[in-house]
Amino acid sequence: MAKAFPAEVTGGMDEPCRFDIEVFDLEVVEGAVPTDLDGLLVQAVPDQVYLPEVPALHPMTTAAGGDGAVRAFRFKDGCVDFRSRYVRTERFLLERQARRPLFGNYRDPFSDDPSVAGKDRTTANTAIYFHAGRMLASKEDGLPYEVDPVTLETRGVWNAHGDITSLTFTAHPKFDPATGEMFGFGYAAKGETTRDIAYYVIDAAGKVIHEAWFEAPYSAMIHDCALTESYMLFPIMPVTSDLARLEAGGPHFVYDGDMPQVFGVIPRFGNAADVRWFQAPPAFPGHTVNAYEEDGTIVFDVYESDGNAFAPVVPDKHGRPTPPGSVTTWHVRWRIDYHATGPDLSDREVLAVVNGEGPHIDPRRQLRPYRHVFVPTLDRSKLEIDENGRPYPVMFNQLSHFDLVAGTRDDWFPGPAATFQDPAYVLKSADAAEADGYLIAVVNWPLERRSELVILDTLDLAGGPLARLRLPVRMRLGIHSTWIDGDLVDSWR
Ligand code: V55
Ligand code: FE
Repeated sequence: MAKAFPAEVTGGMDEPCRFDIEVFDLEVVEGAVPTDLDGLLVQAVPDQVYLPEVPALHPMTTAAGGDGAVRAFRFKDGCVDFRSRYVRTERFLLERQARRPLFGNYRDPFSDDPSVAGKDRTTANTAIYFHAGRMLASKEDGLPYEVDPVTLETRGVWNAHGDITSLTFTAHPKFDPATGEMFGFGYAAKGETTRDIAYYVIDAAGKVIHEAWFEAPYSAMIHDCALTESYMLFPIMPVTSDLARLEAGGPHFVYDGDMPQVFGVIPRFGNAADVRWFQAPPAFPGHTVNAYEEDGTIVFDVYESDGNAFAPVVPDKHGRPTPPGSVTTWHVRWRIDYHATGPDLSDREVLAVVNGEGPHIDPRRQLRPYRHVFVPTLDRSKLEIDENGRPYPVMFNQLSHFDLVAGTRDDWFPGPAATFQDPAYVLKSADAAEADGYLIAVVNWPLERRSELVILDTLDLAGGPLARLRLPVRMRLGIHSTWIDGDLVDSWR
């Protein structure tokens, strides 16, 4: 028997959904779905089936620890069919069999029921990517699970035929559009809180063709990476982990605002001895936007915040509070010459004030100069408070388009009580111009506990959606969305 979830996690927009469902042919409430959209929008959703029973439930556990579900919208001929299904991870299946929680806090095996010692703790809940004919659902604390894009059935853990021996693999691998290769890594690769990084190059057929193992200077989160023609970059976040703290029942990650920014750089097919570490004054690198080379210099674009970007779910090392709205996020550009630049970086260029996260660019521009970025953002001047003086529960109230060359932006603000989930950017055609596509996103209306799906033309976000579709079920907050072109999936061609 499942115990009722406590009031802290029920009643709002993000109460666990706990369903596997299908809604055939979503209702188009306004406009029309463009008939050239042929593919699958997938989003990874952390959605706890059972709330861990632990002496102290850490906020990261409920914010980012839930069982991964794959939320999928199949677009074809102006129609959209919806499905959501949990990834059958080992952990999901064990708890389902026991009908009770067996796993404890976020990335804390010490808080688990002894019966699951040594079992796979990952929830595959952060991002979904498609490579070498496989759709992979991933969380950075374990290996990805392969999920069938048509049925959403789980096919099992993906480890490239046993060639990936790292215990972990990033949710944000990078892809070279010219070669079809995938570049990924695991941090804490030899176990939670270890400094080991395992770097892998996987060819277009899904085979590991290169690996390198090295140690990071700190045991800390490395959520994202960046790739150029010749280098892979690893921005280390100021969110550190510590085995003794974990064993004592503390949180896995703590924000350390004193830690410098640290970027690791390895040549594409380099080895441990080739890794160079660069340092910069403290800041919080979030997702990378893109990277490329210009006259032998790496141009590395990343979102950077001036404080604890994971507040309040990751605590501050010194117990300092991070008031809501006190952290700014910029689109920052670093230039690094792997051969000539000294270990201390200083001259960063700020391309835009963003106050958003989860940048999307034209996939054809990866590893190349690019101009346009699409991202959900928060305009704080448009936040409103309810009759009890509480701010509306809004995370991102706009979908935004930054034109880095013109220095302009275009935003769609649907109203003060709407909050966006991560959109997908879809080109209108294979030879469309860089910014000529669609942005498709779930929008939540938390005051009504209602969600809808919207499709926007990226040439005119402010003009509002081309289509709005009713979702007859509530969509709790998911993490990353990805578009998978219809012609990548055999049975859809
Ligand atoms: C993030 C999310 C995670 C995680 C680590 O968005 C970082 C950042 C949903 O899980 O485990
Ligand atoms: Fe991410």
